Amino acid sequence: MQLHIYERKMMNSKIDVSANAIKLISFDLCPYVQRAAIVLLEKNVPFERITIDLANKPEWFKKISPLGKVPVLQQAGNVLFESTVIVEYLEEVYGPALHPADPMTKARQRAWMEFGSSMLADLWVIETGQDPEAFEIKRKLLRSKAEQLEIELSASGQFGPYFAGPHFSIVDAVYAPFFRYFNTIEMISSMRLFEGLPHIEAWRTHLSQRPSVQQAVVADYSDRLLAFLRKHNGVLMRNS
Ligand SMILES: N[C@@H](CCC(=O)N[C@@H](CS)C(=O)NCC(=O)O)C(=O)O
Repeated sequence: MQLHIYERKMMNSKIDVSANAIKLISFDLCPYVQRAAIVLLEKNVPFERITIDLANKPEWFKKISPLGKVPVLQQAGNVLFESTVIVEYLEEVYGPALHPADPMTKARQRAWMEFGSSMLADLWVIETGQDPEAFEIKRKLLRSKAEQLEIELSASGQFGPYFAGPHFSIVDAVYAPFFRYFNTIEMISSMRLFEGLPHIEAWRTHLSQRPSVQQAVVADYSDRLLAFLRKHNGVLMRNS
């Protein structure tokens, strides 16, 4: 199927929902939006991305988003929120399957998706934190989580290249936006969170080369992230 992605900026206008067309309400830097976009791209599902300004949320968005957060997926008059719920819905409806069939393996992968969400939450302090002590606590916490992830990756005895081996899975879509941050962070900082963790290093390299991962963000993503980091001028920027 030919893939069509349309970018549209909407500030205050009302959106119309036609039949089964998918609209992904987005914000350019949001890692949770990227998860949904990666899964849509992996499944070759056409979608329209509608980018909003989170600092000035449009009224129509406030009405449809119970938590006021992106991503929101709209289809046939339905509204879905929460990135993991959105990707699980896409997995149920569209092929090819990205989850493994075996229930225990699938459940374990979902557990590691949760783990990935906790790492994303920790990363906020690394990006924006103003207090060096709090920054260092989160850095150490993230490093210890990365070490646990490394153990999980090496347990299978095979070197990826993806989380569960040769096939790209939903876990990969969940972690790819997390790892993407470090491509930019490592340009401006000497922090090397994954140093000495070869499975993670190989995994993040493969993820960054995956077309769905590359296409899930705007072309100038890194510049926008740098501008965001500069604006917050936290410990990370001040030490760079
Ligand atoms: N748990 C949510 C997190 C989504 C989230 O935090 N989105 C951020 C942008 S990356 C947001 O919309 N923030 C706006 C706000 O909190 O007002 C998910 O997985 O979808």
